[in-house]
Amino acid sequence: EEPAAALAVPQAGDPALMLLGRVGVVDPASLDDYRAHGGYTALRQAFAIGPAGVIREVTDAGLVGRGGAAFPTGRKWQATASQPDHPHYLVCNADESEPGTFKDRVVMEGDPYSLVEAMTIAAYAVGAHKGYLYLRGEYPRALHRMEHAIGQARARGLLGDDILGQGYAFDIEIRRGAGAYICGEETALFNSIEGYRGEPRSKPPFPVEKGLFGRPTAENNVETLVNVLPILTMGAPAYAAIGTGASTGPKLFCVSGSVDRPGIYELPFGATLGELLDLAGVRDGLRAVLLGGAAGGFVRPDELDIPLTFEGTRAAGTTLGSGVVLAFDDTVPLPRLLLRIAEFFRDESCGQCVPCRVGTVRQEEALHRIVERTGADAAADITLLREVGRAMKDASICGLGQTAWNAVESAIDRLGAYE
Ligand code: L3W
Ligand code: SF4
Repeated sequence: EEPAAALAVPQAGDPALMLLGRVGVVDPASLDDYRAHGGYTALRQAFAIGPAGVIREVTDAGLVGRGGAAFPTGRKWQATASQPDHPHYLVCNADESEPGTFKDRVVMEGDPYSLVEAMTIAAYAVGAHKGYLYLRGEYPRALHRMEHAIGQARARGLLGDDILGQGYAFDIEIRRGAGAYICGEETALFNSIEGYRGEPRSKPPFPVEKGLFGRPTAENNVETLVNVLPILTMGAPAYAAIGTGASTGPKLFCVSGSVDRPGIYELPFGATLGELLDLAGVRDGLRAVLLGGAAGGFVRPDELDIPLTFEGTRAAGTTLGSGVVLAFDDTVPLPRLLLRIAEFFRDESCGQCVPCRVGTVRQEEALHRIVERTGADAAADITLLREVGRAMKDASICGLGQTAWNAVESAIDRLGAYE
């Protein structure tokens, strides 16, 4: 079941990297090797400072979610920890499905124990004794490595009833996704674990209050969780000094498309898009860069000085999302690319709410008419696209429908896609 090739990590082996430092260096099957490379220092630190201390460090570090929405992790954990209702759950969202995203896969395949340790710390902080790892179904190598790591950790007293002899009980169960993008939305993910159809729930109530099985739940992306390890080992002030004031720490970027060295890159927040593309070896004839994946937006080659921070991309009218950077040169037919993105959203819409169920179909139809030149008037179709896009953005229940028009809108407004 193993996929043919491992993913590229062009910086592998660089000891200065905070998140990828062990990837390509440690034996992912060896707990001893993980420990020899600093593993389980952070958990010991967590036990030394207690759950409230962990939450304080994560808050002071300024850690925000890496799944795309940048919600403050310390606030999420504090809200979960303080709920009187029990049990509390920890859910790790590893259903990495945003087109162009493959950072969590690299972490799980290359450094699986780091996620086991990070989930244990998060659970300890929020008072959870059970954690679920919701793993993308198409990641067989990550599945094998995480299963092995969890089994080894359990056998060695790093999961189970009495972790490190500290009297704290925690264990992890893996659940596999079945190929639906929408199950990466946190509440659809809960429904999927509970055995229901993967449809998002209305928020509020937020998961911190009523999440998995209706109980207080902290749900975090893989990359968010593994950031907790350097926060605890280096301390919040040192971590917060990396990046910018509003986007602290390191970020993983998934670079692919028209570049010479596609792969995962780790950079401190604040590097520019151009600096990242230089590392990846951008090819001549760059036409556009899609930032933030299918749910993100295009930028032009003259906008490569955009700082890669949440605030910097927002100010530039785009989004960092989960760190996707897709480069397209002028051999890529833009209208066909947009049609492909629209097909993706039409396919992945769960169909629960009308604006998205109908809007994604109308969007695809209009783009198809423009590409095939079967419509009477492309300008009228663009007007229709704007109306449908606005309705999806304003009235959809979840992020899928709310963002399904982003890429098309930015291609029209920033790239002049159909001129
Ligand atoms: C407590 C409040 N918790 C919000 C929590 C909420 C969630 C988190 C973010 O993701 C992004 C989008 C795309 N009390 C709270 C609260 N929360 N208010 O904070 O919440 P929200 O609703 O802003 O966003 P979201 O629906 O979780 C939307 C990105 O996701 N996206 C796709 C991403 C794909 C990947 C991947 O493949 N790895 O990440 C698509 O839309 O960037 O910004 O936990 O509960 N008052
Ligand atoms: Fe489902 Fe789309 Fe509505 Fe989200 S916006 S609940 S994916 S129909």
